[in-house]
Amino acid sequence: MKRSRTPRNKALALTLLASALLAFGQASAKEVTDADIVNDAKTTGDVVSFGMGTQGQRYSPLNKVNTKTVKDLVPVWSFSFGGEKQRGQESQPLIYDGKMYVTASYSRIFALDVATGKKLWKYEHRLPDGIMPCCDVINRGAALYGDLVIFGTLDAQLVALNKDTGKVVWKEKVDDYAAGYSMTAAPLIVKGMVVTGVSGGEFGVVGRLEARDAKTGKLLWSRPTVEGHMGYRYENGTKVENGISGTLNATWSGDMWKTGGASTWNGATYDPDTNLIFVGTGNPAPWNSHLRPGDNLFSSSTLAIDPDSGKIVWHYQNTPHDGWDFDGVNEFVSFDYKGKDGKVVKAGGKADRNGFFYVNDRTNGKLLNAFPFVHDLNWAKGIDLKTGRPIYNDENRPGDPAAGSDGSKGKVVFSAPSFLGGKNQQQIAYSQQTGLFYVPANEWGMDIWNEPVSYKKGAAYLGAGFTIKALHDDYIGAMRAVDPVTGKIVWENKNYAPLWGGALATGGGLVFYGTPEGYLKALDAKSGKELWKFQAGTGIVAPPVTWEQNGEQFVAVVTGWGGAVPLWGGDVAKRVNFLEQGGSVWVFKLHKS
Ligand SMILES: [Ca+2]
Ligand SMILES: [Ca+2]
Repeated sequence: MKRSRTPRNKALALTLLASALLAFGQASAKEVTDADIVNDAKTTGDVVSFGMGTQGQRYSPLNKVNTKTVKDLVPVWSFSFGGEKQRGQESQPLIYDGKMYVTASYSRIFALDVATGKKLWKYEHRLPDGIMPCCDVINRGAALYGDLVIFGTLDAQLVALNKDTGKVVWKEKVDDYAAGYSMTAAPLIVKGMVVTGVSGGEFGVVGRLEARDAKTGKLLWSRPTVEGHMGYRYENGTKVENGISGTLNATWSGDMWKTGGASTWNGATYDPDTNLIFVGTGNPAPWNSHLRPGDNLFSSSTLAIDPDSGKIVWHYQNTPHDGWDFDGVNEFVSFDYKGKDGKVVKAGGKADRNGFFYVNDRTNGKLLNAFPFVHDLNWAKGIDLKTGRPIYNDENRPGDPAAGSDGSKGKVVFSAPSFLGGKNQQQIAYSQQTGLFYVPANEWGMDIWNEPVSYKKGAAYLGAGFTIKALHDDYIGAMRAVDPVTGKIVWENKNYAPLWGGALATGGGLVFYGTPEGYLKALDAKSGKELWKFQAGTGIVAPPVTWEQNGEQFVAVVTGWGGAVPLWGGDVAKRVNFLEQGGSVWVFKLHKS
């Protein structure tokens, strides 16, 4: 409502009402604005976006907790998600106006008093029996906008609740859970729109990114991520064609694009400088690559999408014609790249599941640098910086079942990284202080083979078998500091279990991250030296956040072991089956002497 259109007496009445509310101490209806979201990385008093800023850097300039003081970091409170519903907790909390908003397994969300941990309200989404999340019943977090807190559910719905009361304001079905669709990523807010992807690439769903009016949930545009599918805009409820993604059958043969995968299960980032949304896409379906000749765009790629038009501006495919389930959903993090020639380029960094770290010009997608961030990688010899394409080791592609005597199983290959990736859902951080990326990496391999498969709605659509194996007795995980310019691993801190929680870098010269063994750790961002750790009682597979309040710096992290590793990890799942489940959020600050 524009003030100039409001009759003067009504405006006066509203002003008086607002004053009255203030006087009664009920003025908690502070609303999250687009400016709050765009500036989130700089405003240290709140965390109103996934990624601690829509660019996804997970960097805070706060420095009260630093390399010298972190030894005095102690817990303030812990809150249990309770119930019998535990399993993996991959959520990033949001902090606003004295409240914490945190999602939990089985499509639950809690609002907590950030000072005390007291529960303010809880919403448990009613889930049908037939949900099909591939990789545990997790959720990665919510979005805040206006007076709403919005999150996606395992039955592929989007729910918006009043952030102060927990009452449902709108609820929209995004897609059919019985066909394998689900939602696990945190929504992204861009210019008053709520932008979401879909999970389900293992069931032959078709990936897409959608934008809705955040206030009402009404669809504005939908952009498919498999080449050949039509995109749509929605104008006053009318569905209008908005151009095909790519060119029909250019990189897919026959009808395979109709069930082509490329799910957008890890969400998106947004860069206000270029006004582009960046989204990573998952594996092409099925896994058996011999059934789908061609590059299979836009699977295993980074896509840049114009939020205003809903059209693809550029794409870069990390793994053309993927044959290893190398989902390219990993977050594309905007940063200033100072190349060897000293020129600063608006770039983005991505630690891909396939084991390579990529730096692309974020205005046009041009590849600037690519290098491995894992030691054991055998599916490609490298990335050709001129063509931007991998130099494949052809003998490392799982064999064609049709080439065998009975057609039931192709040649088995041992491939590294495993399909759980050099990096998976665990988020990287970029420090503006050190110019380094902090990558929670894993070293593992897999026996993988192909089998015949045909699409059946709601059934796994892989055409592959596999066993994941550790490569080293003493570690799988390694927190690594990676220099995007030199391509060097500057330091690493090894971990016995695979790392599955995200990183946080701070102006205090620290890198925070959690381990499946239950430790929240702080390392020196320059040297990798461990300066502090706290045993949280169950594994950590979520990213920490930090903020300040009343002059004190706080750190929070969600705990609760689970995710894809115990479900898909083969020999590795057995190796770490001593880890206990849980479900809590912990808050820390410096001890006052
Ligand atoms: Ca902020
Ligand atoms: Ca996948």
